[in-house]
Amino acid sequence: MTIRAYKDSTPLLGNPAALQERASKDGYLYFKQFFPRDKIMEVRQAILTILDERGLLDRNVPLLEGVANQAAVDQLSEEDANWNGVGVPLDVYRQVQQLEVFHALAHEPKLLQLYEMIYGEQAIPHPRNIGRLMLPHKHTHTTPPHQDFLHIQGSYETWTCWVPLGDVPRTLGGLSILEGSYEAGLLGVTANPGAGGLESILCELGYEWAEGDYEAGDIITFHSLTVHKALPNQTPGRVRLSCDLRFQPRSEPIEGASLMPHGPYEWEELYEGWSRQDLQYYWRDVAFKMTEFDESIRWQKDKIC
Ligand SMILES: O=C(O)CCC(=O)C(=O)O
Repeated sequence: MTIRAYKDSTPLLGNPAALQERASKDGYLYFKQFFPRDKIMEVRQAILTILDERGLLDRNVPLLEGVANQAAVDQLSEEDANWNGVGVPLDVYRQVQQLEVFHALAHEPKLLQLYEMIYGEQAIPHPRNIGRLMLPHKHTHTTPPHQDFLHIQGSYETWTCWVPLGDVPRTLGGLSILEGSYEAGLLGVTANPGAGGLESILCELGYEWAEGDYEAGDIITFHSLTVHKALPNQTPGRVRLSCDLRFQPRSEPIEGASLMPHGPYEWEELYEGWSRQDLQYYWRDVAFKMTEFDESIRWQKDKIC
């Protein structure tokens, strides 16, 4: 199987037409050092502090290295280590969801400008930002190949931005993209224990996987039908941190869950103590067309090649 290296689209940032052309050819865009490294490390530090306070990190190693306290991680149940595909128990994840600095990433002007270039119209971030804190637990499941539309629905024009929260080389389990695969449309699925619970069935589609070693500050963004998967974490003892941010054109429909917190939390409890009002409930003034979640699209396709 041929594996391609990601194309760095940084040189296209000043050229919306060229950016749109690449986005529609490949179904993804990768940018080296899109964010200053320090901005990402600030989020990393905040999340690792939460893990550390829970005794889940090795205190003999500098915090930012993100090395697990393996004995404590081993004590987590399989359910806690895989809760909602985020890698940590519900109460630990609540603290991550309460971080203003985490949610603020989706509102970075440079990111919004990027989506406005891709869409050729005003873009809006979904407030439902997702953190992944993949601990080196023996029952941690690697995210299988899938298309995000199955989970998000609303608009096909929703793009995910996967942001490694630290350096994430392939050996730590970065994200890999099936280049051009969004053109295949919505694929059939089968059950998988990894994040999202559904694996897309890839029947000799003829596309090739692209991957790379991410550094803090790099991002990859992709169309809601682009097939992607995580690589297995092969680095003993290391936590893999990342987040998924989602964007769509303002004029496109949205499914209600995209406006809800990720997890059984209320915005009110998550927003407690935040300093920036503009990051809170910012979508409430938008006259979205709302769609209903359609459970049937997750299973209606043939399950075999
Ligand atoms: O980080 C991961 O393991 C999964 C991320 C992902 O697949 C997604 O954002 O849709």
